[in-house]
Amino acid sequence: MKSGFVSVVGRPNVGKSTLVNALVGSKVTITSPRPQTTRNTVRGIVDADGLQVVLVDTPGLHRPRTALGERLNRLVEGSLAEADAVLFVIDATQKIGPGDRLIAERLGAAGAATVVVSNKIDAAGVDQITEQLAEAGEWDFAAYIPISALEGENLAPILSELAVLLPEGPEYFPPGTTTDQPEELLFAELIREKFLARLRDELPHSLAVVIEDTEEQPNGVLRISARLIVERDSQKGIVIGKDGALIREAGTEARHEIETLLGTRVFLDLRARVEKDWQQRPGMIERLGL
Ligand SMILES: Nc1nc2c(ncn2[C@@H]2O[C@H](COP(=O)(O)OP(=O)(O)OP(=O)(O)O)[C@@H](O)[C@H]2O)c(=O)[nH]1
Ligand SMILES: [Mg+2]
Repeated sequence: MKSGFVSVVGRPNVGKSTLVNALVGSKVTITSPRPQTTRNTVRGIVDADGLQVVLVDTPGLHRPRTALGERLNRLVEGSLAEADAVLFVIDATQKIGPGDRLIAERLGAAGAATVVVSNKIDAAGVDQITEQLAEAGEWDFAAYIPISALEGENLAPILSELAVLLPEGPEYFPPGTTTDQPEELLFAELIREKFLARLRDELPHSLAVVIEDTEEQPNGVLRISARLIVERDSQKGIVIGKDGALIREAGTEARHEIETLLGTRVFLDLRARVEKDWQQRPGMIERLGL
């Protein structure tokens, strides 16, 4: 069979995680309208006829301003080093910019087997799409595919291309596996997603979620204790919201999603804690499991 690791890279917010979920066919990685949503390399597995693709979702490549930012970029480099092929995602609704060109240069220099995916065509004009593909075409990669990850449009050609590019290899994961992500990490990510959808400005970057404990109770309910970690006292007030409204609303939504995922009832014990400027502190970033 053909198989291999495929690193999904691109600037922040171009739709890498949405694409990974669409190809896997279930939610293995969180998405949001805010840049720098993805903070880990999350693997999603796709099984097709005689083909197993291990997609590696990565944080968006950007100019780092914090210890966390630097760590995210290093994660992408690491993922590229072990990749058999690359999906390079660009945003069809935006002109190709310096960030895209930098990534293209690096991939070109590394000689990576690369498929360029122009995403969000549902929100772009035909002229815009044609123009972008023509410009990207000068990069000399293996293929250029216009898609909409959100609407699941034109995704099959991506797998056909990968079937050509990937080497003969083993089945890395048992068929039917969708991710190698530990359940607790996915819970934490789902919780963070519900807050990202409700927070503005810089706060999303300052938020981390840690699962402290999970315990099945005698009545069959799974109790999950999670902590929202923020950087300042003022941010703690924001994530809790007026009279606790925000933490309640986001918590309920996360709980429902986890319950659907597990098929059991969940009690989510959610509290906020301040860790001063954790984004700037490498030791703290590690302790938060990032
Ligand atoms: N219109 C449209 N929006 C999309 C499409 N794909 C993703 N989006 C939206 O773009 C935003 C970013 O999507 P993500 O999948 O989180 O992007 P990402 O590249 O993983 O972002 P980072 O992890 O922050 O680097 C979200 O609001 C998505 O709903 C698409 O095909 N069409
Ligand atoms: Mg992402």
